[in-house]
This record gives sequence, C-alpha cells and structure tokens, in this order.
Amino acid sequence: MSEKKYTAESITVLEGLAAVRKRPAMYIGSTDIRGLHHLVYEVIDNSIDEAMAGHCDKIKVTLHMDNSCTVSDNGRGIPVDMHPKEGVPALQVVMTTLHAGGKFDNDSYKVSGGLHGVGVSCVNALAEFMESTVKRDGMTYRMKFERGVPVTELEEIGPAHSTGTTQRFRPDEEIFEVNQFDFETLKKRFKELAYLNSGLEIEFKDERTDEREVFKFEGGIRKYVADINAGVNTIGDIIYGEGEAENIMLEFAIQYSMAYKENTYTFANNIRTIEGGTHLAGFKTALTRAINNYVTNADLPKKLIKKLTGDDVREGLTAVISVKLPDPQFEGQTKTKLGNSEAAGLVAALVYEKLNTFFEENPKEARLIIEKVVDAARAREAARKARDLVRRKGALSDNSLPGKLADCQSKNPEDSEIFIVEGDSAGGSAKQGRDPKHQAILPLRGKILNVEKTRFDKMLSNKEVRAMITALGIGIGQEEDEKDYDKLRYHKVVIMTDADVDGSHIRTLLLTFFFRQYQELIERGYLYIAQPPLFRAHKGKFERFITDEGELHSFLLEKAGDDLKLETKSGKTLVGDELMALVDNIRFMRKKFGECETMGITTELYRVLMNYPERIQYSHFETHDPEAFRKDMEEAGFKVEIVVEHDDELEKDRTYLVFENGNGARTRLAMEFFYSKLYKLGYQTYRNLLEQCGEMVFNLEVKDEPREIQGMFDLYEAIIDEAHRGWQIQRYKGLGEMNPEQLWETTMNPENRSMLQVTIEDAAAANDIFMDLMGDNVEPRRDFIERNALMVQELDI
Ligand code: 0RA
Repeated sequence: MSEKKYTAESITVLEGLAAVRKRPAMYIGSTDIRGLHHLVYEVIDNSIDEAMAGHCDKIKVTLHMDNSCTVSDNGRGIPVDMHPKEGVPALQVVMTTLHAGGKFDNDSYKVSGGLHGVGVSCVNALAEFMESTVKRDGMTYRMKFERGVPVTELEEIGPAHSTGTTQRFRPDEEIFEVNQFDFETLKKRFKELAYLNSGLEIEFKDERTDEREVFKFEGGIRKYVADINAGVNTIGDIIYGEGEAENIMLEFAIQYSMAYKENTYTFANNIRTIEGGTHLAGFKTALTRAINNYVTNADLPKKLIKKLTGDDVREGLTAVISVKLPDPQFEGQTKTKLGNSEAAGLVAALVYEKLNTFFEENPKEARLIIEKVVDAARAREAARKARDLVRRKGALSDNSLPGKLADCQSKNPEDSEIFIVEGDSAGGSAKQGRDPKHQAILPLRGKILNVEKTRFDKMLSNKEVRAMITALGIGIGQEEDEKDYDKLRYHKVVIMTDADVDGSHIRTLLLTFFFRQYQELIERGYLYIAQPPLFRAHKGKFERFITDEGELHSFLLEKAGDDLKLETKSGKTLVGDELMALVDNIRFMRKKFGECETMGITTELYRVLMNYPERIQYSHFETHDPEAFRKDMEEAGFKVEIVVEHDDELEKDRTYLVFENGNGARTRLAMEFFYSKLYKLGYQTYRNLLEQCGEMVFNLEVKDEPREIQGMFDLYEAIIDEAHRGWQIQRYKGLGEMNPEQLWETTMNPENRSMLQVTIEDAAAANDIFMDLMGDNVEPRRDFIERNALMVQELDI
C-alpha cells in the first residue's frame, strides 16, 4: 500500500466528518427513525437531481437483510477523474467533503440548502460502511468507506456497458437509536417523489420481507390529484399548468369536488412544504383573483354573481403545487415553509394567467366551479352570522370563561396547563385530582364533537368547541390577525381522552381542529396528548400502571420468570427469554388473525392458508400443479376455484382464488393478497413458530406441575393465565374509572406522567385521517376501507 500524505485538505475533511459524527442531529435533525430515513432521502436526492437534470429515468432502492440500503440510478455516474485542487478522485471529494455535493456541475435546482441537501458525505460519516460504485466511460469503479474514512482506493473492478451510480450504506449503530428502516414511510416518500417527477421510475424493494413496489407516473402531479380524488364526486377535469420564469419552475394541478374539505399539497424542490409559504400564498391569491375576475366578467345569472373569499374558492379543492427554484429558503418550526419572496409573485402571475385562459376556453366547467364556490360562500355566510351572534352575546370575550372550565389559580401562561378531557365523569375525576394551582380542566361531552358529515365551519358553532376557544383565549377566525397567540392562557394544552376507539376518534377531531385553527399553537410546541394507563396490576403492596395489553403481558411474563417452563413436542425446553420470544411470535399471529377477521377473511381460512406448506405466489402455480393445490385445499375443507377476470379500471387481468367452505360460504381473494404483509409476515412468523416447536403440542409446566396444551393460541392463553397468578389486574375502560388520585399519579402529575408533544406532522396526519374517514363523502371512506382490505401491493410481474 502506498504511503498516504496527509495534506491540509485531507485533515479538514476528517475534521468535518468528525463534526458530523459528534453532532449528528445538527446535520440530519435527529438520530431516531426520522434521522435514519433522512439518510436514505439524502442519497436518493442526489439521484433525483440527476433525473431533474434529464440524465436519469430509473432509481432503485433496496433494503437489505443486514439493514443496509442501496440506492442506484442510471444517470451519468459521479465523476471519478482527479480533482485538480484536492489531488484525489472527484468521487472521493463528494463522499468526504461536507457540502461538496454535485456542486461542480453548476446545476441550479438542487435541493442544496434545503431540508436535505447536507450532502452525501454526511451519510458517509454516519455509516458503518458505505460503498460507492460508479459506471462511466465503459468502466465500473468502486470505492469503500467506513464511518466516512476511505478504506480502499478508487478501484476499477470491471467493464461497464451502461452508466450510473450505486450507493450502499449501513447506518452506524453507534450513532442511531434504531436500525430498522420503515418500509411504509419510505414507500410514501418514494411515491410522492415519483408523482413530482413525472416519468421517473422508482423501484423499491425490501429484501427483509420480499416486498416490492414500482412507482412511475407519466401524468405526474395530474395523476397525483386524480389519485387523491379517486372515489370522490369531482367537478370537471383536472386543470393543469406549468411554466417557468426567472429560473423558477412551476407546475400545478387542481380539481374541484363536491366535498367541503380542501386538500392542498405544496412542494418546493420536491420537499413537501407542510407549513406552506410564498408559493402557496401566490397560488391562493391567483385562484381567488381569477375566479372573482370570471364572476365579474362572464355572463352569469345574477344568483351566481357574488364576491368570493379565499376560503370560498378553496372549498372542495384538491391542489398540488410544485415549484423548483435555485436557492430555496426553508423557514418555520419544521423548516417546511418556503420563504423565497420572489416565488409569490411569479406563482401568482403564472397561475392567474393559466386559470383565466382555462375558464375562457371551458365555460361549461367554469360554470360548474362557480356554482360550487358560490354555494360555499352562502354556507360560510350563514355560519358567520351564527358566530357573530355568539360574539355579540359575549360568549367569546375573555371576561366570561365557560362555566364548565375549572380554571387554575396561576395567571401566568408559562406555568399553566389546561386538560381538555373527554366526558363529564372523567372531567370530575380530573378536577378533584389536579394541581389547582397550575392545572385547569375543561370537560368536553364526547357526543357533540361528532361532526361527521358536517362542514368544518359548523364545528365552530358547536357549544363545546366554543367553550374550548374561550378558555384558550386566542380568539378565532380564518385570518391570522384575528388571533392573538400572546393571549393564550396556557402553554400546555393537553388532550386527555380514553384509550378506546371513541377516545381516538375524539383525539383525531381535536387534532384536526387545532391543525386547522391554531397551527401556530402546535408550532410553538404547546399541544400535548396525555397518556393514561389501560391497566393497573397489583399484588399486595406492589402496584404498577400499564399502557397497553402487550406491555401487560410482557410485564406478567417477566414477573412469572422461571416459574414457567415449556416443553415442545420435539423435546425442546423453553424458559425465560426464549419463551418470551415464542410468546411474542404467537402474539403477532393473534394480531394477524384479528386483522383477517376485519377484512372478511375467516380465521378458519387463514389458518388453512398458514398451514399450507408452500408460500403461495404466482410462480407457485407455474411450478406446481393447480390441481394438487386444489386437492390439498379440499382436504383442508375448502373448495377452490381459480378465476381470471379483466379489471377495467386497472386495465389488466387479475387472478382471484375463490374459496368455499363446507357451508357454502365463499371468500374471494385477489392474488395480491399473497403479496401483502398480512400474508407474508404471518406466513414467515408461523414457519418460525413451527420450526421452533415442531408440532403445536406442548407441555406447560408451572412450579413442577405439567399440563398438555394443543395449539398456539390455547398455549398463549394458558401462559398468560399462569402468569396472571397472584396478580390482580384492573382494566380501565375509561378515564372515569380511575379515582382522582390514580388519575393524578398516572397521567397528570408532572413528576410521573409521560405526555406526547404533538408535532405539525402528527396533526397533519390526523387531518388526513379525518378527511379520509369522517369526510362528507362516503366514497373516499369506502375506498379507504377497500384499499386496506385488499392491501394491493404492486404486482410482482
Ligand atoms: C455532477 C456531474 C456529473 C454527474 C453527477 C454530478 C452525478 C451525481 C450523482 C449522485 C447520484 N447520482 C448521480 N449521478 C450523477 C457528471 C457530468 C458529466 O458526465 O458530464
């Protein structure tokens, strides 16, 4: 090996990467799962840049068994020639120099300076290993790094017949608190990227579970809008426009529907700008102006001539707005608000022009849209009148706090908390249990919060909601200047609901309310969710509060410890950790069986599918005789028919297996089912169980007394039963069942409690759920359930 000379440059390089390792959060935000995903985003951003520059149309991301990740593209390949200044290959400069990125290419739309854009060298610094492979000029090059430090030279490893860059890295477990990538989270982001970069194909594979997705949308953001609006009663076609001025590229796609909600997604350089910003402001201005302009100038019947506000014209609107600009400024609490002032005017001008042209050329569609937004305006006016009436009565002025509120003594918002509590009875306990100096309680009656199928506006005229608004003291209104956050009376606003379905429903509603009305309150970090326990376990003087069933079972098993001994049919003895692992697997299977039931797949059928010794997939029927499969199933109690049908919507043939049990009840499963997590993970877990136990017959020994048990679920029940011995378990069905002291100790006492601080992302997610499930339109709800039910994965063909 040649002796290395440490130049001044190479020393700064090492220092730079050492700084990243020392303070990773400064570079990638955090070292939790979000930071882990950030690494992948950082690497794929570079490939996206290459695609945006027009040199790449395919990106492939793979998650490997060893928790490493590969991102490869078919771009030009990172240059490998000697860097004139540094005296090392350009690739090495990119991989080891902070912020080097691909800057020497002078491409102006890179995400650099943005949310990501810290440079692939940061990923390298935080990777246990990283391996860069470049194909260029007929040659394949490779260079390897460990924790940012080169461990090989740039090597020529063989010829190449194409070009591209491949980066494989494993996040360093010394740095990250977690090492498992989440398939769903990454998948969502890749899908979004594929929508935003039309024609770009992103393939995503998870070798850990054998899942695979391919995203490619020729329609780009038009298809995005179409997919958001799938199943909704839409008004007219999708309106699309694109343009470029002063180096800012804009694309937008919008479509109205009969719904009341607004769905606007804005992006800057492929980054979702949850907090909006100048591009959103420009778009809103243009939309309001263009529609009012049309109303004024077109020859419309009198009843449709009306001055429309921004809220009116956005009711029922689905919009995707994407800008790409050279030097994006990201502001706001989560750095997801575009700050470039030049974007506002340009977006406004382009959108205004496109919309004017569209309305002129499509008077029929324009008319439908006007009818919709005028209708919205009338409804809003009615709501406003109702609100004004309330205001005049003084219900919203700060000198008349709601009667139900038990306020705290402190008048200093900084050390005041308000608990918004579901139900009067829980409210009662909370009032008795609280620290009256710092804690205020506002009970809300659950039922009236049920605003399903009503306009969001109506929620504001609801008595309970008004009490909440008054208690907070900020004021209310669509405009930001109607609100005064300095008047907020509490700097901790805590949502406290039951740990059941109704409770989570109410929590979603409240989060949606805060997301839409008081975003800044969330941004300032004032909103929390209380974590009441679900169980109380006690034995003599010992008492423990526990949040969910899984934790309860683990707790009991741990306490039972080596008193439990299990012998499998194959003669293996399991105790302690091994037994726990087995129980975990069974618990997982129980959950899967439960999920199956809710999807219309009977336990009986799922059990047979799990017991079938082969994993079913398309290729199964290529290598196995379908007749044999049919016979096996018949023996297990099911007649099977294999049906191929044309699906008009998907424009392709789909294969279904139709199972009929002894009673003639039929279950139809699309082949895609066998590519779902429900099936694949279930199958894998079940195989592991079988391997561990041989047959599902066991001897459970408790304090030397054996008993025989058949089947894994019975075993589970028996083990848990045994573990319960000597323990009294109380299950809280609601907060109201806890006495005031318990509520204080477990949930409200700042010394013991753990509360979740709500982020804007949490609230945005609640808003999405609200729209999906509780919206005014049944269609999207049905669609949601169906999508879940089928869990259609991209087909493996
Ligand atoms: C700058 C110049 C050139 C390629 C790239 C950057 C590049 C970077 C990445 C990062 C991931 N994939 C990438 N693909 C390409 C080459 C310019 C040329 O060949 O003339």
